[in-house]
Amino acid sequence: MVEQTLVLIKPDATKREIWLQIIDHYKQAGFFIKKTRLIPKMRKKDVRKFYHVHKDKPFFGRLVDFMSSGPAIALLIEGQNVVEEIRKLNGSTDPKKAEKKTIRKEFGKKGGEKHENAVHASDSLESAQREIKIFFSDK
Ligand code: 3AN
Repeated sequence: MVEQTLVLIKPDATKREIWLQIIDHYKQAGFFIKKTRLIPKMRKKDVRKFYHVHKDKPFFGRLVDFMSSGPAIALLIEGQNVVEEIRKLNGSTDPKKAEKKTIRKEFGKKGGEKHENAVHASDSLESAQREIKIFFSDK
C-alpha cells in the first residue's frame, strides 16, 4: 500500500550541517521525498503538542528544549510501506544501540544524549497523518 510518513531532521543534525547527507541517504535507499520544509525553530508549545504522548516521561523537558534549540527540516516521504521501512532505516532510538548502516548509527551525535539521534519518523499511519498535517497542511 502506498503510504506517507513524516521525517524530521532534528536540530542536532542541522547544527552539525549533515542534513544534506541524511537526505541523500534516504534517496540512495530508494525513498521518494515528495516535499521538504525548513522549520527555522519549533516553538516550545508546538513541540509539546507534537510529542504529547511523552508528556509524562522524565526526559520530556529536555526533549522540548532540544527540539526548540535550532532549525529542523521536515520531509514528507511517500512509498510502499514507508512508515515501517523508514523506521527500519532510521534504526533504534538510541544511536549507541542502532544497527550498522542505519541513519541513527551513521548520523546520531557521537557521545551525545539519547535525543540527539538526528531524526524523528512517524511511528504509525495514524501519527503520520497527524504529523504531516502539522508541517505540510498549508502546502
Ligand atoms: P522514536 O523516535 O524512535 O519513535 P520514541 O518515540 O520512544 O522514539 O521517543 C521519542 C523521542 O523522545 C525521541 N526523539 C527520542 O530521542 C526521545 N527519547 C526517548 N527516550 C529518551 C530518553 N531516555 N532520554 C532522552 N530522550 C529520549
